[in-house]
Amino acid sequence: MFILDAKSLLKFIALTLVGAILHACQQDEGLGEVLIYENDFSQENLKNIRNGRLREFNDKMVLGNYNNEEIMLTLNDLPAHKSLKVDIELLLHDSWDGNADIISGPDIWYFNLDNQTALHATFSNQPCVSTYCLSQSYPEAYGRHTDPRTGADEVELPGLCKYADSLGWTSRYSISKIIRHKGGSAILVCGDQTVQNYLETSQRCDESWSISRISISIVE
Ligand SMILES: [Ca+2]
Ligand SMILES: [Ca+2]
Repeated sequence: MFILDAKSLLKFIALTLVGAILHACQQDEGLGEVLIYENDFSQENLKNIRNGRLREFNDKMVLGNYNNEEIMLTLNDLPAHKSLKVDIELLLHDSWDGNADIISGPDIWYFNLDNQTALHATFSNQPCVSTYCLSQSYPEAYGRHTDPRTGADEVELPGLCKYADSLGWTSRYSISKIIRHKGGSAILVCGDQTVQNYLETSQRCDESWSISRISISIVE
């Protein structure tokens, strides 16, 4: 017969308890969340998107690209809920300048839900060395300072226009927010306010954005 000594028994009980707690937490995470909208644009679906347009980036179809523009997604017939969880996979192409001021910035990307600001932050794809660093605010709101590309999932993607085919000039962010919301419809607006004076190329070539996925869930 297999008999545990006291030390092994305590260890066994502790591990069992930790496993049970982790399992319960994992179950709770998904509780009450129902996916109601998902679009990775691979089906070229622009239904209910105002100012929607498509293009290829890095061999995938994306919603984009935009400069000093907004897109608007309208959702109707939502089931009863207390909050909405919005997940956006955002691509920032070329020379975003973050908190730079006057000539080249600030470069802000934002999204609102029913006119309520969910994100309003600067982003930078620029270098950061001891003598020169164009900071950004994300993941905090505009007004804060952190290093370029902080929070990005991927930073070695090629640029789209000004730095087309040069790696390191598109950064990809997974932005996720849970926003209190009621009612049967919702309007999601995504947009940018970017500044780039004295250009040889178009502003959209200098800095722009695309979205490679949007998903929205109701949270009960
Ligand atoms: Ca720029
Ligand atoms: Ca700029």
